[in-house]
Amino acid sequence: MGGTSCDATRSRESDFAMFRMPSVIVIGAGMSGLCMAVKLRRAGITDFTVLEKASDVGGTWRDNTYPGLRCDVPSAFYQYFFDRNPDWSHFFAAGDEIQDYFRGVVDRFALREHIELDTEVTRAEFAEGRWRVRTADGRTREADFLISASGVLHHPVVPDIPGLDSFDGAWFHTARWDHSVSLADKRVGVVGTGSTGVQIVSELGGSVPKLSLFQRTPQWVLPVPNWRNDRLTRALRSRFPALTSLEYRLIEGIFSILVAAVTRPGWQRTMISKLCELNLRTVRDQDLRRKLTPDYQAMCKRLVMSPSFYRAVRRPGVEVITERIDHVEPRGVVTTDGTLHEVDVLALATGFDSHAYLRPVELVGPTGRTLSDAWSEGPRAYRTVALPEFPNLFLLMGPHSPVGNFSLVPIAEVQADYAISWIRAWQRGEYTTAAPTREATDDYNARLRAAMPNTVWATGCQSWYLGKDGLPEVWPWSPHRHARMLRDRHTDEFVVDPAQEGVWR
Ligand code: N01
Repeated sequence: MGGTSCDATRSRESDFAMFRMPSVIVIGAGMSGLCMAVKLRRAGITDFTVLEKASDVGGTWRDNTYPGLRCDVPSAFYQYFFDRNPDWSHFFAAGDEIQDYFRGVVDRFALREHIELDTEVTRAEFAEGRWRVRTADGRTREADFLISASGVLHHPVVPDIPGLDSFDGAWFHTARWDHSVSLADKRVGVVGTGSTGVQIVSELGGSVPKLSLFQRTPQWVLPVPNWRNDRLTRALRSRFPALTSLEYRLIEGIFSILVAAVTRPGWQRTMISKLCELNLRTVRDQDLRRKLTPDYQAMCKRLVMSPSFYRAVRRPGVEVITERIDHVEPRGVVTTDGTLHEVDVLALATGFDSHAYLRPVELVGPTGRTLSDAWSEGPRAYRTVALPEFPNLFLLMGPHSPVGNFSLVPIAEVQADYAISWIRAWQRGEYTTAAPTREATDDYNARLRAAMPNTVWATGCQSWYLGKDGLPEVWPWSPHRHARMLRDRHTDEFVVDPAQEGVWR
């Protein structure tokens, strides 16, 4: 026994001798960047900085403030498992409540000193074994690891509608909502019928004198009710935190039905399609129902959840316009049939560039390869989290992450844990620089591509899930499989500390 304990002490001492403290730069202080920051802190890593281009944390929940904004994933599941909030006011919380939660994370986990706001990363280059990160203020910082947590849907797409600039009223993208514009007594036009457009119409329909929804493609809508969490429920959750864990797992289980529906044909897909069809039948007006009927399979586009959209479009003053937009003139929107739809405010719910990821930040690897070169055929990663030829880089919410109608929060946690496991190995002195091999990355991407035909996203519709090659750019299996895949570091699939720079290639 004595000998064993002596050996253990010696081994701890040698561990300590080999223990190195890394420096880490995280790009973005949204949901995934804050998750990474907490995980770094909990791993005892103190030398880390989160660089955020905006003036506040929160990402999506900072940028989106449009009327009716809610998360369409239940709040009990759209939160960090390590920081479960017993106090969510509703089953689906409103945007400002979620933003408060993320601001609260900064305080609860003492992250403030690690976050630099108004600091936009413009370029990062890996040279002499470290990342050199340049920011818009002209400064350069260095770190052993770079973590990209820049989000998936953060570059608003403003469509090139002729005459938009000639419009006399206010117009803006929904992720840049102009709250200085009062909507009282205004005729409002909304372009787009994705999750955003549907939430805005559900909120404003009937409360402004006129609401014109310019719909290019109808959506399938699943009517999931949103209820208020009463005081007793919240008190019980506070008193017995195990209840919040149970609720989290329960909703995760229910969401796995949705995940099964989108990733493979089966009863789940049939059931959800039927529920959407039944919901559509609540629209009795045949002409309106025809306008709202999609000609593609439910869930091919991201499924819209709303218990009130079909009620909202039947309210007085609401009109669904299906003629294509031709141009905008000072008084409003002119459709291809020549009709002028007069509006005072125009909100563009026209979505985001889902393929940009970290870009326009330019990454340059040790061989001189840039991210633009690497992704010239579209964004591809190693197991969603790393890139060949870009050592000591980890991506959160990278290409093919499971973002299709699932909570992104547990995905970020799994990916952050994976990055931590590599950083831990670095601390133990197991390597200094590592990047996945091209072969392993290509093999993995070939497996992804082979699984795509099973998914509902490949059944013939346009959506932000589809890449340049027409194939979905999302995870084609269950999020559990994604978590299992990242449980192991798969070190045999990495190039580690090559003797020559060229070996990274
Ligand atoms: O954007 P979208 P979104 N003329 O790309 C139309 C998440 N989200 O902001 O279908 C006319 O889905 C376009 O038409 P079409 C969620 O993941 C989450 O609504 O391409 N129309 C479509 O109708 C969601 O999926 C929450 O024919 C034009 C719409 O604009 C993702 O964000 C809430 C047009 C764009 O739909 C994006 O949703 C909100 C044009 N020139 C969003 N260009 C939560 O609650 C585009 N459209 C978590």
